Amino acid sequence: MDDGKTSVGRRGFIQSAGLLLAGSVTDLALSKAQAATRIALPFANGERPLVAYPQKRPLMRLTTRPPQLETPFAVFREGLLTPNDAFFVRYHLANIPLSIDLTSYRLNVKGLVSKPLSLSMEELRTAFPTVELVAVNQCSGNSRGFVVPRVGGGQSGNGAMGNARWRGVSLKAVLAKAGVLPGAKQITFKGLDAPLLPSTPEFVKALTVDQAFDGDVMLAFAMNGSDLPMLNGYPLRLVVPGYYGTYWVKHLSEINVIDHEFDGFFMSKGYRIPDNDCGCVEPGTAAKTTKPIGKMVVRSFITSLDDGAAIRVGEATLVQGIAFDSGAGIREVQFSQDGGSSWVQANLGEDLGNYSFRPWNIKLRLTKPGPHNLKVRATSRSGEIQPLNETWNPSGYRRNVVESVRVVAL
Ligand SMILES: Nc1nc2c(c(=O)[nH]1)N[C@H]1C(S)=C(S)[C@@H](COP(=O)(O)O)O[C@H]1N2
Ligand SMILES: [Mo]
Repeated sequence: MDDGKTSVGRRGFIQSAGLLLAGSVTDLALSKAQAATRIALPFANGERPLVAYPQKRPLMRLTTRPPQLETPFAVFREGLLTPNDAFFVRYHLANIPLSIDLTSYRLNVKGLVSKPLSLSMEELRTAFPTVELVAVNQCSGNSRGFVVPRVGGGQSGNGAMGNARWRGVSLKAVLAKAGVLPGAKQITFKGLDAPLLPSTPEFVKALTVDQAFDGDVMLAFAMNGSDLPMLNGYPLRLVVPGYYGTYWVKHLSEINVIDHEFDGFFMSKGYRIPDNDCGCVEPGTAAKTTKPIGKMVVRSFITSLDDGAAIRVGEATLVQGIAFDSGAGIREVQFSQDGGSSWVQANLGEDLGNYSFRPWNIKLRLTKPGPHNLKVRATSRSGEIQPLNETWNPSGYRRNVVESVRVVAL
């Protein structure tokens, strides 16, 4: 992990920090992370150890190096905001920062700008107005394990997502200070994590200038009222509300304004979907042309009942769940207790903003004993509605089919 060549080698950080700062994790702590119990996701090879990483409660571990941790779905029952210690973790490169010294940390803004910037966290916090919003961060491959026919990649259940209150400064304000010059086409974002081998591509993402100047894109230094946990991007990450998590670059260190379309691996090869309206193809086939993944598609879940739960015949049960889209907001959530033959409207709960999970609930009374297939289907305020049948793409991205929870009335 520490090849001694990268300018941000772990040893260098720890030495220059002198002591471990808030939000730092140690190698020892990472290696000591122990599996306590296991959770079995309902698909082939779905068993995951629950492992407690630094600043994290036990989460479902998908990979060790780099760490990929999934939030146990029961967490979404606890509240509308996903606690920091339960928030999922996704990395691509094994050389991740474990400790960051704020005295030497800088965010550099360069390229096609009239005034390149090199900002300390202190300068970022004081020179720009603070902004705050609640938004869902969801991995493009959330729920990939359910995709049929199966596809390669991390076999996630439904917990590669989380909803948090992000606080930081507006990307637009920082770009305005640097002064984006005419001819700018895209803006790239790079973090402090690095590949182990020079042949592995760096994790760099790009937004078009239009996307970057959207008022809501944020450089966030806090989530849910605390510093970002190290594993979620301390001390600063990009928050691109409404877009899949792949754009939410962690440990952000460099913003580069360029005059062409960025062709780095994670834009030109990874995180692409079929270039058509559904972003889908016939199962098992390849797409002729592709485009970078973009905004999230509308989804909803039942959170209060596990698959296989027992319900008493004739008794009223309050069924609860969440819905979200890419920022239009949720217009309607429909609920079915008969596998989708008939639908009734659920009640919408507290509105924390258009990028947030929106809670919903409905009173359910099952009158006949036996199995029942519960389904939930959300419609956004832009009229986008979840499909009843699965669509498929080769990377298993953007799953948003109406999900089922099977319960038994006794
Ligand atoms: N620096 C860095 N940022 C990154 C990544 C990464 O590998 N390195 N992965 C991205 C992906 S694909 C996702 S889904 C989100 C996950 O955010 P989280 O780990 O805070 O949950 O981080 C994004 N930002
Ligand atoms: Mo992701």
